[in-house]
Amino acid sequence: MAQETEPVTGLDRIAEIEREATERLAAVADEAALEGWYREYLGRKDGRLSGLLRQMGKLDPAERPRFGAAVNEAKERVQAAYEGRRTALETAALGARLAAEAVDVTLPGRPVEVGTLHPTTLMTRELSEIFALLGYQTVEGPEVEEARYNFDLLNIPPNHPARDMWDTFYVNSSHGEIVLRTHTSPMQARTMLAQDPPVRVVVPGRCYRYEAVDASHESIFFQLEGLAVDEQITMADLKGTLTEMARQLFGAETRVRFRCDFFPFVEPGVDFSASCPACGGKGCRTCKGTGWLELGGAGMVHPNVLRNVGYDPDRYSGFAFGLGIERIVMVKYGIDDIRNFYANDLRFLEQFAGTRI
Ligand code: FA5
Repeated sequence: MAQETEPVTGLDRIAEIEREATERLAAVADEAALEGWYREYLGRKDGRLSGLLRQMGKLDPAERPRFGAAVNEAKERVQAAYEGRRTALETAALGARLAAEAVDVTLPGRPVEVGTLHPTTLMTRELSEIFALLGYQTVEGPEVEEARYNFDLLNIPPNHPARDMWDTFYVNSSHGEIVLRTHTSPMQARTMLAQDPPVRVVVPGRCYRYEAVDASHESIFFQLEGLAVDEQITMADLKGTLTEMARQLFGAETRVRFRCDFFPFVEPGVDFSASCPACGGKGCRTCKGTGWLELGGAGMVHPNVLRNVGYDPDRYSGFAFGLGIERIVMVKYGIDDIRNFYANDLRFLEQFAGTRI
């Protein structure tokens, strides 16, 4: 603060305070200092410019009006300088805040981690699409299943080895014999009991078996069941349908092989294989030198099964098939161990990210 010295004249004193106020205002750097400056020079009570007016009483009465007018003019100029300084400080503070909060929109964003569809899911969807084009509806059924559907209605009698507790997970229940379904075939019975022919369904779903797990057997795995029942369905329809499926999956050159096999719910029964897509059937590591890859079981629906669900076997016939979904992915991508599917190793799973299997 400048020393309070007696001015040479009153007007000099005004000019001196105004100059000092203006100089110090230029050095004010923040809001708090600005408020302090304001109180010192323009404050209503103690401000030094207002204080000059109170000293007017000491002046010659003739000089008072000029002095008063000069003080007011100086006050106005200093007030205007104050306003300007305040605006400048506010603008600078805003600029600093915006700079601090600024977002660099040119920086690459942090990638959002999203999961990818599991290869089993991708293959299930592809199979559903293939069969949709052949006129099949996709349906699903319970994984915890009554033995009646899983076995009895499928012509698997109580003493059949497939019902052995070493093959099947039984569920403790007071509601009869309950199992974790060992295949998707119980949906054959459920579908036929629920509707009259014609039937064309595929049933993807999880199955459970008490397995000695190895490179090609899991105790939890997926199957896709197929069932077509109508008048005059023959083995040729079965062969044509599965050949078309194999060609859609592995390419137009693919050949399909059917060999006799036994399943209690079909007669005749077959297993079906596709020519190895890796070597075109010549024999390689993927097909273990045989040229063929086994995909599943199939056959003509057994007359006993048709009878069990109330269909007349003299009028209706049908075919059914069941294939392993993981096995198809393995064939298509040369995966040599089924245990990769459910080991949750992202290095394996991420290879299918974005894949249209
Ligand atoms: C059956 O499960 C029959 N329900 C298939 C069927 C349906 C036959 C309709 C006739 C008519 P199978 O047990 O062979 O059949 O199994 C069929 C396919 O499921 C096998 O070829 C294989 O691809 C797959 N599979 C079976 N067990 C396992 C397992 N433990 N791990 C992985 N895949 C398996």
